[in-house]
Amino acid sequence: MKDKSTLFSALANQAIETPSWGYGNSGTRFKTFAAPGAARTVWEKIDDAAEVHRITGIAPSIALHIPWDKVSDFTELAGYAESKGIKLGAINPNVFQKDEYKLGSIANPDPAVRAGAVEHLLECVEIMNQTGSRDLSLWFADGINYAGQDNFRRRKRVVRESLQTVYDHLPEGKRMLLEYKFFEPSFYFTDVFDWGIALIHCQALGPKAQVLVDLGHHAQSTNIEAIVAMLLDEGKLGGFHFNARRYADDDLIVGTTNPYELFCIYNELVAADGDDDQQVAKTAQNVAYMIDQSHNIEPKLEAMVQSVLNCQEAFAKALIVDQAVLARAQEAGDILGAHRLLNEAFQTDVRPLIREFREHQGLPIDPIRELQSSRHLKQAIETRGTADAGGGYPTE
Ligand code: PSV
Ligand code: MN
Repeated sequence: MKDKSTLFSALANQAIETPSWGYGNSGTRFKTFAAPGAARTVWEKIDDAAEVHRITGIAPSIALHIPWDKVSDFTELAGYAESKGIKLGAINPNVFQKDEYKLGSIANPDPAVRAGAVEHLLECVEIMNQTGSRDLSLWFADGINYAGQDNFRRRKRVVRESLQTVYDHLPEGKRMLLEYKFFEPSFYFTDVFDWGIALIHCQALGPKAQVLVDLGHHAQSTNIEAIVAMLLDEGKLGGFHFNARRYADDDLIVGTTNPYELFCIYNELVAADGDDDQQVAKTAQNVAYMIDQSHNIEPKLEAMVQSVLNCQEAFAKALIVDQAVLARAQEAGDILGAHRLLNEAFQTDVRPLIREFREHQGLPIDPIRELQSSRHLKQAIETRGTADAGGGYPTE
């Protein structure tokens, strides 16, 4: 069992990256409801992310989406973020919004389209050098809609070829995180459709390539914590996109529909962090925790703060699992004893512990109330107004 100071230092080291696209009016292919005070520029998105960090103390960076967040000088943008107390995090390229990507980007049958997509990915590597970002976070909408439309294996080979080119340009210390998604926007087959193919690509590419698990990108009932455990054990878990799903990629606030799942995932991470195998422990320690949600009807900033707090609560519950006692119960074949032990941690009310932690860190005790009465929120609503939301994803 961990003592309080160990728990506090683990809670203080927790870092959840928030996404720039969660602060603007964006994120649904149906109607995007304009939110009063929503950020209109990447500078305002940084201001919002900094406020989430000020209030929670555990959201020290913001992920960028290129070209949505493109600026002429990324060094200046990094300096601006720093002046606000946060860092620029993962760079997310966009190879899914141009007309030429109708048949795919890095898996497109046309070599010229593939080359253009790779060029954009390399541009993003260059941006990472300017922003000081560690991770290139890759998601491909590539896929096909009908049996016979294209050749699975040819596509797999060109995906590998393109990824290899990008991998070879990644400076030491930088990583490529490969995100999988089982369907949508392609419905018959998606080129990077599950953790198996993502792992195969990453293993072939080398140590700088790791898999990214987006909680929304699995079929109903998939055991995500088991996937997490397998990837950790292979040294190949690079990061998360947190959100909650009911049916598919619903982008709901993490930990709302499925708090037990989130807890079980954190439990695997905490267990791996303490593993005797140094490679497993190191992999767990380097996992990038990122939120990937675009809130449409919820108040945006409040939703983001809530997301960070839900992660904190799940993590705190995982921290109090007695891993040694659990291992003994497992070895003894004590099926229900082991299960109860895990559940006791899940059922523990960790809110008093977290409140004490906040007090200790000089953080607001009630982050939601702090946000609701903050000058930042008031000013955002007054000065930014309600921008025209349009519909669907932002365009260039
Ligand atoms: C795709 O559904 C995804 O999860 C990818 O991570 C994108 O980068 C993100 O959503 C925003 O479109
Ligand atoms: Mn994602």
